[in-house]
Amino acid sequence: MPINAGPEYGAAERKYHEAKTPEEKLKALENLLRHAPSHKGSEVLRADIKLKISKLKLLMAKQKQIAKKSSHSFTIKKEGVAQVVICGLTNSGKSYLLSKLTNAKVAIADYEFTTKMPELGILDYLGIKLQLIEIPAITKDFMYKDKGPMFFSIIRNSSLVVFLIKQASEINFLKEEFEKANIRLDKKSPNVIIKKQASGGINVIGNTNIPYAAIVEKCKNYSIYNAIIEFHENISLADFDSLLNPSTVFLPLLIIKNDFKNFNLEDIKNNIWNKLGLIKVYTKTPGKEKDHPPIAMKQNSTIKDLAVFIHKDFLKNFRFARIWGSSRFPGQVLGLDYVLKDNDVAEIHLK
Ligand SMILES: Nc1nc2c(ncn2[C@@H]2O[C@H](COP(=O)(O)OP(=O)(O)O)[C@@H](O)[C@H]2O)c(=O)[nH]1
Ligand SMILES: [Mg+2]
Repeated sequence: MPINAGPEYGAAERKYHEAKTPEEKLKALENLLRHAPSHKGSEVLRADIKLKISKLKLLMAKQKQIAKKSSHSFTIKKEGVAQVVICGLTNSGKSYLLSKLTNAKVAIADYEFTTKMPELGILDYLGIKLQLIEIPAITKDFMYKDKGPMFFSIIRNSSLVVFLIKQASEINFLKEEFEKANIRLDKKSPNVIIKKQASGGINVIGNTNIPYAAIVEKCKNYSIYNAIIEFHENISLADFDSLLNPSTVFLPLLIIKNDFKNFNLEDIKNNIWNKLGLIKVYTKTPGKEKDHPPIAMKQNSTIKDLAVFIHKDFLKNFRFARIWGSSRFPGQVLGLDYVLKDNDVAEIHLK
C-alpha cells in the first residue's frame, strides 16, 4: 500500500487482485484510481493505474471484435458439383421451393423472416447432385446489416444465383443490393484486359468513351500506376470500376416468378442446369448401355479432360474414343482434342 493511502485503497487493491474476468478487473482498477492518493508523490502510481486501464480496455475491445466475427461466420460444407443460392424478399416462397426441389426439411411459414440462417438441400438432377442454399430474406442495405456480409460471402462462393420473386419490381431492388456487395449478375466479365507493368504509367489501347483522366483516376484508387489497358469493347465507367475491383464477382442469374399456384419443377430444374453452364457426359463400356450417373463437366471440356477425370492412367493409355450425341455419326471415332457437348456418350478405348 502506498504512503498516505486510506483503508478504502487497501480494500480496492485486494479486490483488484481477486478480480478474474476483464470486466471485474476494469471495475476494480477504476475503483482503485478513485481511492488512490492524489498528492505529488503518488503521480507515478496513478499513471500506472491509468495505463493498466487503457491496456485492459484495448484488450476487451479486441476480444469483443473476435467474438463478433466468430459468431457471424458460418461456413457451408460444399456438396455436389455446384452451389445454387435461392434469394428473394421475405415470403417469396424460397423455403417452399427448396422443399419441393430437394430433400431438405425446412420450416415454411406465412409469417415473415422464418428463415434466419441458410437452409441447405441437395437437388438430384438426372443423377448429378447440386447443392441448393436458401439465403435468408434480402432486406434494404443487406450488405451493411450485421449478418449481411456473411450471407453475401456464401452467395459469392456459389455458381448460380436464383431470384425467387412475387413481382417484377423486386428484381431491381435485389440487383441493387447485390451491386452493393460487388456481385454483378448476368453480366459477362467485360472484355477489357489490364496488364500491370513495372513502369511507364497508364497506357490505353483500343477504343473507349471513358476519358483518359478518369481511367488514370480509377486506376489510382486501386493502386495501379503502371499498366497497359486493352479495351476490346466499350464499357461504362462503373463497369470499368468493377473490373478493377478485385472483390467483384460475376455470377449467372435465373429469375423465377412465383405465382403461388404450382411450380413447374421440371422446367425449373432444367433452367438451373442450363444456367450453370455445365455439361453432362455419360461414359460407356463397349457392348453395354451408358453408365449412370453422368459426369458433370465445364463447358468446352474435351475428351482429354474426361479421360483425366476418370482415371489418371487413362490419358497415358488412351487410344481413341467413340462418341454418341454431338458427333457427326453415332459412335464416331475421335481423339483427345474433341470438344464434348451436353448429353454426349463417350466410350474410351485404351491400349
Ligand atoms: N400453394 C403455394 N403456397 C406457396 C408457394 N410458395 C410459397 N407458398 C406459401 O407462402 C408462404 C411463405 O413461403 P416460404 O417458403 O416460407 O417463404 P420464404 O420466406 O421465401 O422462405 C408459406 O405459407 C408457403 O406455404 C406456392 O408456390 N404455392
Ligand atoms: Mg424461408
